[in-house]
Amino acid sequence: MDLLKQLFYEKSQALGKEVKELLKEHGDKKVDDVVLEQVYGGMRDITCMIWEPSLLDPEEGIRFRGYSIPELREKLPRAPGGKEPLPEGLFWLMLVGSIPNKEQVKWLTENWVRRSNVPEHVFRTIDALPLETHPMTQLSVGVMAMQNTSVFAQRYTSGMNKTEYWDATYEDTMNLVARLPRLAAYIYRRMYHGNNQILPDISLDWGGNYAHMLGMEEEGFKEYMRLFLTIHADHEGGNASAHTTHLVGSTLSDPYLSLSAAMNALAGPLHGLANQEVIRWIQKMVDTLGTSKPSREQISEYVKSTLASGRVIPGYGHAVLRKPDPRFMAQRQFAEDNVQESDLVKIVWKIFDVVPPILTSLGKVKNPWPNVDAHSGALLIHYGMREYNYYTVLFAVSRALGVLSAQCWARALGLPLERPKSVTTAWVKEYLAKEYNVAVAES
Ligand code: CMX
Repeated sequence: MDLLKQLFYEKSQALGKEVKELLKEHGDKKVDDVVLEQVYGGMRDITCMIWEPSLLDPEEGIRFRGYSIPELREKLPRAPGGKEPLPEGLFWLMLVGSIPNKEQVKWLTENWVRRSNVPEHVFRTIDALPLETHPMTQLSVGVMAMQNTSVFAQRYTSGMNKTEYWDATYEDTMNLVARLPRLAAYIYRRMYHGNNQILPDISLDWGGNYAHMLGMEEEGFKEYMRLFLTIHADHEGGNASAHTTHLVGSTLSDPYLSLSAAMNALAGPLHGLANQEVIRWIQKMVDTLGTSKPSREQISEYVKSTLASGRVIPGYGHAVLRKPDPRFMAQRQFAEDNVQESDLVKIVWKIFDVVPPILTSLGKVKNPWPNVDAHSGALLIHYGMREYNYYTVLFAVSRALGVLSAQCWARALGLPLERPKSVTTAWVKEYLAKEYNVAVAES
């Protein structure tokens, strides 16, 4: 058994025992109350799921196993000469709960290199899709095409004991994470560089090699990728891509099926696709205003016209956060430290001044602040990646780290099939009448 797997086995066995005791002693204790608004309102804030890798605080933002993003930027191992954390380190932390040392991260990078071969039929499957197919669709199809290699699915068919689910999930997770950059880079080079593919450089770390296969050799971009792939990795379990992974995995669909489903959730404009939408929206603004240096007043008018046409301001607002997203602030700091001159970055910062008061004035937006997607496009364009339809794929490669490490935990803890209760509006009316003596008018 490899050293990370051994560590995960020990940690998950120990927590599994603790959870059993916890449930035996306290299983009937209340942890939440639910009001009707939440039932109709996308289940906001209902505590109903276990997710070990990270926890989101509305005011403070995300913590991965207790560590904030600024702490991770300081404590996680870095590439030689680099300043940003290696995403491998975050995966280790999310999986086993401790910050790895340099040697452990080196081992993980090398282990993923050994597992990174993408079967040839996956490329042929991608090649069969029309070139204009959205890159997120291509990614999802590519992950599905690899499903025939699932260790979990094969072992389940041969009668795997349920005490071994965690083991097969770990193997699939490691293989899938190792292969994703190659698949994702293949899609990019196929779509935007005449299918001129770049082979992996196995001397590089996971994120650095992904940048290399994209054709982005500048060290600044590689560093940004390491930061990007770290901060997008997880946002506790309730967000749509994480929850989809959790739900699909709970049927014992293997990690390939679960991750592909999660990618489809991430591809929605209210979730991960927002990073492409931000740049599309800014570029339309620049074209409409006829200037790459719009004033705050011009931006303000443009924001109001977007709202008046019944659309959202992409990159702003959040279902849980109530403060500027620390993932936005980390990228802003990265830009301050590394980008001397960029009109687009300056626009992003001006939007940060202009949008929150306008959203607040609407009186209904619970969080007027920027989220993770508000900044990434401006930095990607600064480094020369202009194809914004691709941006969500970068998010997806990172998100796999969090949701798959959580899937290892779900199978190790033996979490069951997810099956919440739904009701009809007729049921709601009857309930209100019976429990609260409220007569609800017929429409
Ligand atoms: N622009 C305009 N209106 C917004 C808004 C925004 N950025 N954010 C919220 N609102 C509106 C909602 O559409 C809703 O309006 P209605 O009552 O008319 O339907 C109202 O404000 C209340 O919404 P909320 O409770 O504040 O926010 P939700 O939890 O319902 O939605 C989110 C959260 C992210 C979907 C929403 O803020 C949004 O649409 N933002 C823009 C898209 C975006 O950036 N998504 C990326 C999120 C991060 C990620 O997952 O990657």
